[in-house]
Amino acid sequence: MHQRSHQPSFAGVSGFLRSPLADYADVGPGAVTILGAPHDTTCSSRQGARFGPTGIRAASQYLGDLFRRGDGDLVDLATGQVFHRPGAGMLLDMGDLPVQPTDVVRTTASYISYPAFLGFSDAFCGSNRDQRIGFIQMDSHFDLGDINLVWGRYWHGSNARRISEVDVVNPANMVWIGVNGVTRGEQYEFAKGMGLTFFTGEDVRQLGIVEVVRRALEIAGNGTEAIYLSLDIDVVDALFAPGTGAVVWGGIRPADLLAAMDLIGAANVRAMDLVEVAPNLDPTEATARLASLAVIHLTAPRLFGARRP
Ligand SMILES: [Mn+2]
Repeated sequence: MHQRSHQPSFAGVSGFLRSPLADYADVGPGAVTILGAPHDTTCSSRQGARFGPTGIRAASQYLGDLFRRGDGDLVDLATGQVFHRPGAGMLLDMGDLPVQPTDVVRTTASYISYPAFLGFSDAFCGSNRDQRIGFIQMDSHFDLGDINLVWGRYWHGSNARRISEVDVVNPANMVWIGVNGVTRGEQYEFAKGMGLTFFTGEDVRQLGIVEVVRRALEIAGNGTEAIYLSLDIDVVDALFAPGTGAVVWGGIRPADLLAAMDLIGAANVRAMDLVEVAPNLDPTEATARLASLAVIHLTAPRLFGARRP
């Protein structure tokens, strides 16, 4: 007899972590929602993030099935974190946003990371522009470019620059974790001049991810009503996660990423974006699986959460 619950993890069609595909009207209080933005035409390096939403959904199915089969809870051996099966209506996948690959301005109405931040700040603050939103970016890059001769004002290298210009953002509450490699001098000077805080990949190795995240949360949370997280998967060393546009080797380890998600997820984070996952550039699927696991760890305190005593 045909039974959906007995399908193997590589079969079937479903939302992130086997969640139902839902509509905006289905979103209730406290629900975690997933939205895909299959767009990469402003990526100045290797493209493929247009396949990210589909790839991350597919990569998450094996974990979704562990929940769905009702074999019991999953326990993270590193932390004791228990992952329960999400309650009905608590995890919803809204599918993919409409994109217009050749029209960045039109796509901006539904795109990441800058438009996602804009949308969140409008929804969260409304007309109360005295509120403040803290910003944490985990990335090998600053993305603080201004107007690029080739890519213009809106491209994947200017997202954080545009976010720094939003009225509810105080540069003193903007933090980067994991930046490494080389950057343009102009972006470095901008970061220094604006008083932005950044912890390099080397800082993570020297201080440890727990201490770096503790400091980052203190800075992003100081006087703010909410924290927004922007996660670029290229913050992870390309040895571990090559399925992305920019190949760099000074990044953090996968275990550090997941530990950071545990800590940031327990803080006042209300929205995140996850960018630059290009499944076509990693036939092992490791990058997409790591990305899906990062989302699970970040949302665990709200969604699946219980810490084993
Ligand atoms: Mn990056």
